[in-house]
Amino acid sequence: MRPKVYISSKVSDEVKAYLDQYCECEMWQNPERAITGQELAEKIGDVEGLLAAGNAISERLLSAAPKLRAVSNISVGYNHNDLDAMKKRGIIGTHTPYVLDETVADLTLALMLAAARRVTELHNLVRAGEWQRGVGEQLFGLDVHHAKLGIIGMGRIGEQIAKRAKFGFDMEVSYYNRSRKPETEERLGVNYMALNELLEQSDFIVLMTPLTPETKHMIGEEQFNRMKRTAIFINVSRGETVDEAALIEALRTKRIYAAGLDVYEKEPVSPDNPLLQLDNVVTLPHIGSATKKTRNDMAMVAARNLVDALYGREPQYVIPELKN
Ligand code: 8YV
Repeated sequence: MRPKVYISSKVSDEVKAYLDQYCECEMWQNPERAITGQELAEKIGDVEGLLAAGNAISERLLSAAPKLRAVSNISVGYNHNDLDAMKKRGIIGTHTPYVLDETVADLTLALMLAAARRVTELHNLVRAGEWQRGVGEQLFGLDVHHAKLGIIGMGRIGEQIAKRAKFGFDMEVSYYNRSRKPETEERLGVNYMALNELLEQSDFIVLMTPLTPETKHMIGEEQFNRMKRTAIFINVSRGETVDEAALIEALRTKRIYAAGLDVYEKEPVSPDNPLLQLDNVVTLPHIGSATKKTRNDMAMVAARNLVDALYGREPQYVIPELKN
């Protein structure tokens, strides 16, 4: 008997065909909206495997799936997985590192450029037919090239951001990380800085750290107050690493120059979130890894992880905290 699997988001024909070779698959079919937790719970009553796309994997959800043996996330982040509950049940959990690094780094540079050169404001101005009146100095931005970039979290994606900034834009790149990375410093020519020093000295501050109990709200009022008034803050990691109320205040009062955001404390962002009313914010809908190719590659890696887990082989990318 082939194991039953639920696929909680629509994947490509290629990924589906791969899974169909090994599993009895059912897939969420509605491309218009994501499956709710309640709907997912109703779907997984007799499945052994779950191919998940950002769904909260809570103890409660797991209790709706007594036969579940493996959860394969189509994401590198797994903060939405209750790892203790998974451990207790002996459920194998996997994720998709590496395949998305460059795509997320590309989008980070897009946010840096857009926020610094005021791309969205100027785009809106042209569209509104206001170019006729001329573009005054108040809409001139800041240079990206040769500016100082501080990256908080020098993992795989951080490295790709550093490479683009350093070799593409001649930026001076510093980083802060829990552990120092001498090999990376040497290879990429980046400097380690203590967090406060990095906040005080950088022109661009990119937050690229996983969400853990230690990193929750690691950037708040105190940290924004340390930044330059011309600083541009970029978050492409997880919204909850930032105290969003403090960020809104820093942007509203022009304590910092601008922000480029792909992630928020609560997603999807509510239409009345003040961030959406501020001119000095570029907002994206958590789209860092979302090119067609990369999302498909991620789903394929996740599918392989799932099949390996269900067939008793060690999956390539087990969540580190769940490794034996
Ligand atoms: C995911 C992400 O695609 O990989 C991650 O951690 O944030 C995104 O790339 C998103 O979480 C949906 O699964």
